[in-house]
Amino acid sequence: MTVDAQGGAHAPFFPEIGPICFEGPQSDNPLAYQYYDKDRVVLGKRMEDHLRMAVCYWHTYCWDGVDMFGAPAFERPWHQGASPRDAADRKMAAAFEFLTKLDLPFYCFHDVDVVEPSPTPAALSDNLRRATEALAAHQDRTGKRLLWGTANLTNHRRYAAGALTNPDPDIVACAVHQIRDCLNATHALGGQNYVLWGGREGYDTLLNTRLDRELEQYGRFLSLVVEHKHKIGFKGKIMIEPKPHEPVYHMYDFDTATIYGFLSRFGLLGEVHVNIEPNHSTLSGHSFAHEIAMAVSLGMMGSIDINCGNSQNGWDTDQFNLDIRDMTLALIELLPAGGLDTGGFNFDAKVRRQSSDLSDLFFGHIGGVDALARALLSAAELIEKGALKSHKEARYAGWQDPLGQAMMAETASLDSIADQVVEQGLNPDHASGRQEYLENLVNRSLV
Ligand code: XUL
Ligand code: CO
Repeated sequence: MTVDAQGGAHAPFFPEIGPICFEGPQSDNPLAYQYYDKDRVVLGKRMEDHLRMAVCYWHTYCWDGVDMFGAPAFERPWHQGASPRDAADRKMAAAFEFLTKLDLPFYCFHDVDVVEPSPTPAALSDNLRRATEALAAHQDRTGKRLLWGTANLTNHRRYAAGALTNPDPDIVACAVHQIRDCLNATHALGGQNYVLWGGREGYDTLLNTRLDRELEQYGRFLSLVVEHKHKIGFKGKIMIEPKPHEPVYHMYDFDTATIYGFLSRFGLLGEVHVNIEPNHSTLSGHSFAHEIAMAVSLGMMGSIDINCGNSQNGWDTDQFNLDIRDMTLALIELLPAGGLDTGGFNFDAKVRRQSSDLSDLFFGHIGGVDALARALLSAAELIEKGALKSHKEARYAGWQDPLGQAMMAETASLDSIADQVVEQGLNPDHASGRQEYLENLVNRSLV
């Protein structure tokens, strides 16, 4: 494939749409940013560097609008080509044109997203090697970067009973082969992280499943992934993406706390982080902010697949997240803990099946980018004002007092603590948690 200044023989795919620029809140141009001003400094950092936004290959360029009840609804010009390989090249040219027009810095992909259909593992290897060279050429041409790569271990029918947790060792070997190749490709492309989403690592029924054996396998092969990362000198983070179910009934990577227990059992704490997705958080009965707070407190924070579900139906609908409050609540947990490091905000979100025009892809992303920018501004205001922080500090201040310190000291025992109650005549009263006051502070800060 030739990659010329325009992005290959095939571009442009979006000739009607020019670069998306910041125009400010007063702009009524639907193809402009109202809030995302990449060079604006917020809490000492450029917006672009805080948010490190990425467009995902699978929803934006691969999905043809097929769903369980209907045929492909989208006619993407890059889905056709002189050959399957030509179509893959066209898709790549479209991907870099889109990213450039949106002026976002990163992209994410699965191995199968960037290659033509590959009938065997060996063919996938060859095609991925070729695609990696083409991606590198596009990166050089555009300055765009890879936030993370991942092997698709759910689509092929051989993975119906799982990939690394499959009962058949031949199938596990194929999964390992795919991960090895995709991690190498991610490394070659200067990827910032590598993600594992275990969509079928789990079970549909315990009647045919040896849960003990499958978890052993999962721990063993994840350890080998980590070992390989060090062997090739990959400096990015390895990340697991928590999700409780769908496609399988029970997924082993249920939520961040479950993954913490699993990593700790296999000695992988500090080696593996989490890629948190709001729609997965709500599926597991948590809020997005809860999963971020948990990951931060356990030292597991990696990256974010930003999206949301539909609160009425509870499915994994992967919609663009326009809920500024929800994202602000997550950011006030994340930013004081240092933000994203090698992670980013990847739009793991898709337009609705009825949104069939190419311009809809732009509207979806522009809405997602601006909502996130507004959440960043809102969170920054709350952090700068400091009222939430000082309220929490005051709430826990007793732990600095002599009794609090003594209770946490190694010398303390149940007896020594209990005896203090009578000795000091303790009979404390409850202090208000001020939830409504604090919620009002958040709502008043929303930009
Ligand atoms: C599935 C999901 C995936 C991963 C990448 O729910 O979120 O798209 O992010 O495999
Ligand atoms: Co995801």
